[in-house]
Amino acid sequence: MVKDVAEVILNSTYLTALTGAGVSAESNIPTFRGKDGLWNKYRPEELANPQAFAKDPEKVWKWYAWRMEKVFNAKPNKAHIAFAELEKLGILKAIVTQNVDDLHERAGSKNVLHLHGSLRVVRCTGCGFEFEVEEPPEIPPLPACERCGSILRPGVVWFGEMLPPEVLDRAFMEMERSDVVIVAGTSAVVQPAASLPLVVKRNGGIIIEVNPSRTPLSEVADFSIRGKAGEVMEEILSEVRKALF
Ligand code: BV8
Ligand code: ZN
Repeated sequence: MVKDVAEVILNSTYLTALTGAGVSAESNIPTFRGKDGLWNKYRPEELANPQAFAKDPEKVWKWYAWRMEKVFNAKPNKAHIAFAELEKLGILKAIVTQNVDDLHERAGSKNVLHLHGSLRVVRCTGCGFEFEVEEPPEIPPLPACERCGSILRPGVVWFGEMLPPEVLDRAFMEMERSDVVIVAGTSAVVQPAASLPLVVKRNGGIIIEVNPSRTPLSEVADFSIRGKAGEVMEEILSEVRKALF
């Protein structure tokens, strides 16, 4: 199957990828759903939405500061590196990610669209001023905006919040242009991200799924490879390299 997939990738005219928390799993970043998922210990309703933040901003900030610590100290894994290599070879044109970590960028990927924001970004709830951070904030105290004094929040998209329109539009455009899309490490349940690969399908394109488990996308995928993104993407890259050099 990997050989056929490498063939499809080599013959593609516009290859993109949609990635989820599973591609960062091998960097020891916990995923959301599944056995050791974040949502097993915490309820997303209590943490990843505006109401939770309004009700108990310190609790929400402590959770994000903990996640920022993990992400900022994590290393890109073989999956991130393989995606970056495919982009360097001129084959992969863009990555649309649901992840809020910056591991794709730290592996060398240039064209990365963050549908759900980034833990590197902090935004003011008052004046909207946003900036990048190197370290998570010490909580308490609640971080305040130096411009207007309002409380700052993580620069991520919470449940019930709109995705950044310009990013979502560009993501749909990338999918409209794709004749092949690799969907790696996502449970394909969160909308509107999970609908993006269906655009490629509707245009007669090919979906390649990489996931140890089945997802709602598995039956529409042309190839559904049961495996870890790190291992599978590395195998795909070596098949592509063999054919090229
Ligand atoms: C919106 C950022 C409306 C924050 C996140 C009922 C039906 C349908 C939709 C809804 C509904 N009720 C509510 C909704 C909408 C809701 C939604 O989709 N809910 C779902 C859960 C039902 N969506 C929203 O609220 C979105 N906004 O709709 O706005 C609107 C419209 C107009 C105007 C105003 C408002 C906002 C969604 C974004 C939420 N923010 N994260 C944070 O991170 O804290 S979502 C969160 O889930 C992450 O971003 C994550 O990326 C995303 C998806 O999860 P996955 O990445 O797929 O991760 P998961 O753990 O689920 O799966 C991991 C997968 O990896 C598994 O399949 C596993 O098998 C696999 N895996 C494990 N190890 C590996 C591996 N794969 C490969 N290799 C491995 N080694
Ligand atoms: Zn402000």
